[in-house]
Amino acid sequence: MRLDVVTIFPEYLEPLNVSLVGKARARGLLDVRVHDLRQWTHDRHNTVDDTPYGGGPGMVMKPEPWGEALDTIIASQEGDPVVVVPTPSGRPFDQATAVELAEKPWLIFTPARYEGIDRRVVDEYGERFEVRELSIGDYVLAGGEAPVLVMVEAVARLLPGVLGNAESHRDDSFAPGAMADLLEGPVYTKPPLWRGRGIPEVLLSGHHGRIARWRRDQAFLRTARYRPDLIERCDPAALDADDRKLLTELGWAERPDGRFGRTAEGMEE
Ligand code: JFT
Repeated sequence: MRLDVVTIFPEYLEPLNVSLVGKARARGLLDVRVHDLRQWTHDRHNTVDDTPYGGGPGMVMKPEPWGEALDTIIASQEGDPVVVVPTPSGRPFDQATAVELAEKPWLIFTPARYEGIDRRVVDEYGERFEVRELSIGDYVLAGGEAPVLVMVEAVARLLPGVLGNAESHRDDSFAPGAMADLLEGPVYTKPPLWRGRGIPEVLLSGHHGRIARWRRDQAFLRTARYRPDLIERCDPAALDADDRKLLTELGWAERPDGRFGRTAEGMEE
């Protein structure tokens, strides 16, 4: 997969040289190219921003440097890229988005600053290519570079050959598969006693059936507490009798449509 990133802060993308993404690059699985947007400016001050039409606070990124940057990068290779625009006003970036993007041969990320990029840039490239305006979550950042790091890591670890067996992603929270739509419970390793704290006895029992059940219960306890929205949209067909019993004990009840909802008791803490 080829990834291009166009930014006024190329140093911000240094983390792409290390860890999982850095290793994928070193192994030839990922071709990452970070470009400084200012190389496509032509004035003495390398201006990339200007005041907003209609007035208001802040500055807007000028369209010309982005147009020249994207034209140059797109012309550098055969084929059509998908252009990924991080923005707080985008569609939510989630695991399904990561899976879709991981299937593309070429992504161009356009992390911006200020109040964003002149709208005509997205309109222009949206007519010629697939453009995805994406937000990594409902909080306010100062620009798109951190979202690019997040999205690239989520995509890169899905590429064939990037993860080793030890870290493979069959059971990930949110990944399609066994534990889909549940948060994972706690994990433990050696030593068996640390600062007076032991390991839940069931994990030392060697009883695989009981261990699997305990892990599933822990996943439900955690999900019900931190992500009740995930329980509410859980497919009832995915719930066994033990799951239903646990949810009932936690103050959840089966609704007419078969899904579970919180009862008044379940709303405490
Ligand atoms: C924030 C952002 C994402 C994502 C891109 C650009 C400028 C600052 C800003 C903040 C609020 C309103 C602009 C960005 C994000 C996220 C991405 C930019 N800002 N307008 N913030 N939070 N989840 N993706 Cl360009």
